[in-house]
Amino acid sequence: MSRDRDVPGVRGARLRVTAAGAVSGLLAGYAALAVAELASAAVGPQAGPVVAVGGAAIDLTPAPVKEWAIRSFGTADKLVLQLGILAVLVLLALALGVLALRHRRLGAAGVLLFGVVGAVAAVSRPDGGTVDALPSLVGAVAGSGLLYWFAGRLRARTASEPEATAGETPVAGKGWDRRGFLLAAGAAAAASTGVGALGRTLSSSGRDALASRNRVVLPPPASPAPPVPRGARLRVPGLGPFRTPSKDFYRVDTAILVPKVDATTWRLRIHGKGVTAPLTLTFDDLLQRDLIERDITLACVSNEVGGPYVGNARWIGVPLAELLRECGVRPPSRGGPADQLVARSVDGMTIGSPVEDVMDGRDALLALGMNGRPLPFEHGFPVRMVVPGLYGYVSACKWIEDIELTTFDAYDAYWVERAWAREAPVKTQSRIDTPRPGARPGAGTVMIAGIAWAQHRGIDRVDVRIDDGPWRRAGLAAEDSRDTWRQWSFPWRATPGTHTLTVRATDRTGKTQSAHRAPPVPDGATGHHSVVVTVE
Ligand SMILES: Nc1nc2c(c(=O)[nH]1)N[C@H]1C(S)=C(S)[C@@H](COP(=O)(O)O)O[C@H]1N2
Ligand SMILES: [Mo]
Repeated sequence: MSRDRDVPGVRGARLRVTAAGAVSGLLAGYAALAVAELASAAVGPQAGPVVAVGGAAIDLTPAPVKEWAIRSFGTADKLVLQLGILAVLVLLALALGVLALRHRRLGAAGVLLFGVVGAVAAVSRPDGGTVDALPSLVGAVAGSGLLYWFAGRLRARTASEPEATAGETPVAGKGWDRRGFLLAAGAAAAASTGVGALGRTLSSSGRDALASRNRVVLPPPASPAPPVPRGARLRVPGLGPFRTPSKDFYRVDTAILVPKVDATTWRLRIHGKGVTAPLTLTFDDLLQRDLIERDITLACVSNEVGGPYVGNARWIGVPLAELLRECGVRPPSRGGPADQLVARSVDGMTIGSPVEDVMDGRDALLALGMNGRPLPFEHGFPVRMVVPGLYGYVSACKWIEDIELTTFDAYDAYWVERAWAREAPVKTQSRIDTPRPGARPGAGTVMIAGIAWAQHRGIDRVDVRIDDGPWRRAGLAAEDSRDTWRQWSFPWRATPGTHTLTVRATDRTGKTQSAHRAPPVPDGATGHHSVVVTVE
């Protein structure tokens, strides 16, 4: 080592070879991913190694870590996860490239090992099959072969350097000059890029689905949503719209790739305990039924107090209870043997809802449309469930393809296996939307405004408190329905200084929102939302 320092030429040559080794590792990783991409065009996009490893990571993530990820990255959580996986892969590829300079077989075997990790991840996904192992394995073989070849050439080069690494057996071969290496590297990179691009073009997934969505014409509902009362929308700057545009609607799911389902080949099966007449329905079957249209506020159990994972949309769909009755299903209160309805999606998600709630007369929907359009892919095209009053993870299965009637004793759905409660009615909550935290309004009248929700019970009262003062009644916007959130406002005579504004809601059962601070796990956060502002 010390001798190296004295001989700059040798050190430089070694550095160059090490760098070339690292680069060949990167190229091998890139080739592996590109070939995997091509293979997953045949098998399915869910089987790509990065998607599969990401998906498996999501499945294995404990609830508190998922909480943290959603809190920190929001809807970008899955992008962050994929970038993280790619960063790890880059580091490993660099390391394997350098390792292969000295231990050619070990380096190549390392690439294969990562292929096996990808393959296991793909097969273990809820929707994974044995063929899903293929892309990772085929990619790894290609990457491993390329690394083996590069390492061979680079070792030949090393051997012809002025000072061959001690103990290294010189390998016969022409060796490479810088130009030769760059040419080979460029060719490998270009070939991989071509292979990857070919894979992306060939994967037809999405095209048929897109076409089928473009062809959907939603018929006018047999039962339109009652008009939103004029007083339901408050005009306060900083307060969000009463109805959430689909593009702004929060998105929470485990899907790294949004499932692209072709509505023309889609089927929904209804079967299980107490189902005397099992059914298989097509999308057209659903379109031909009497559709109902309703405004329903959907909320995620992962939402922190004051958080953004709640939205209000106009849904159009088939009343689910009617369909269940046609299949012979009776709720437990009428002697039915099944107390849990398990919805399963095309990507293997399972969501369990109480049969009693779904059939108690509320507007539980198999939704086909959102805000006047077919469901966006992100929100479950072609069909999803929506049940007023229940958190999304126990009711709102997107990309649904199967409904099984069973019991809570017999089966735990996806989130229930991960520390979340079996049953989870939405908790009464309220949020201050304006002023924003840290705002510096001028003294005088400041409008405090926000939303409150207690789906299927309805909001009866909202109170606001300034600092430690008394609770004072806020003005409530008119109620659209008890399944939607309600806007509220409070004109505050603001005095200079720093103030804490707090809100609480009371639902129609007379129950006031709990002040006790609890995290989202296991059945929804509680506590008051507060905002600190400085009046100037
Ligand atoms: N297939 C599938 N459906 C799903 C989920 C999922 O991960 N996969 N997440 C559920 C959760 S936790 C919520 S809160 C809602 C969110 O629906 P949105 O993304 O349309 O707002 O979808 C539910 N349906
Ligand atoms: Mo959720």
